[in-house]
Amino acid sequence: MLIIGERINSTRPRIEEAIKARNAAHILKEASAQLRAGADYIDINCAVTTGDELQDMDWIISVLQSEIPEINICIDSPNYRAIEKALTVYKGKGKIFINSITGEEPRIAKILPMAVKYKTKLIALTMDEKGMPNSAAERVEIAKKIVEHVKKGGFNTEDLYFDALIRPVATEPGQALEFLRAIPAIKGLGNVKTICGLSNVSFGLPHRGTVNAAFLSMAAAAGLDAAILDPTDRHISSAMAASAVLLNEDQYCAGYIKAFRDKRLI
Ligand code: THG
Repeated sequence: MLIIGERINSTRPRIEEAIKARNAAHILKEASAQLRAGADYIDINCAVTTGDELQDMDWIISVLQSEIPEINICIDSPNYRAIEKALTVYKGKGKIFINSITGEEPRIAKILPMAVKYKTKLIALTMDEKGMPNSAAERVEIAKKIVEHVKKGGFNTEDLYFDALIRPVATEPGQALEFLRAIPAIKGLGNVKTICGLSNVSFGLPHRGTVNAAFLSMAAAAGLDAAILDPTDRHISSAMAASAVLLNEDQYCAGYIKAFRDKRLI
């Protein structure tokens, strides 16, 4: 499974502080810790600050690429201008995810050409102008519509990752199951992939890591291709290591044993 490290997000108070203070050391520490823990990409989200998102995005990417030129980044913003800024500033040697489009056509029209031009991978949320769907079937309908748009725009669907939007089980108890049903159904649309922001599932519950770990294992079995999560959380690294063994994706259990030696198992 492809891992996108979520920790550089301005909704986290320490990150917001670091952005405001232009504390490069803290941002680099967060990136390195996630890379060491196995992150393939580093998500960058600075949408929620009192500052200027475009300038903040510019600064974070400049800091990261100057110290870690091979870093793969995931540009996470509801603002297409911030995404555009990130794409023009990034001169590193790594790969890029754009996070994200939805089924809303004006947003697709703005962002899809950038994804084609910069040859990025692209996350598509299965929601549209009507909001977030409840059932697996509605999620698949939106995904189908997005696939058509994206193909017309000349984007390779192999690089399209659908986020079927997991919601908190504490308040919406049927949603985890609908999400899990949506994964194989969306993959059945063709050569497309699936992703999720893991920690939403446990929002409002105590001991969130327990729920996150169980859900990650179930989603892995359902065929989830990628996840946005905190790879430094040992509940999560344990679930990832064990799932890879059980799904025959870890030859000789080498990854699991390495995780044990590196003290990444709980
Ligand atoms: N889908 C997509 N992108 C996303 C999300 C998604 N980007 C943002 C978000 N959801 C994923 N990223 C974060 C980043 C930080 C936190 C949660 C999700 C966070 N977590 C708490 C913290 O660190 O204090 C607690 C987390 C926990 O206890 O597990 O702040 O869904 N495409």
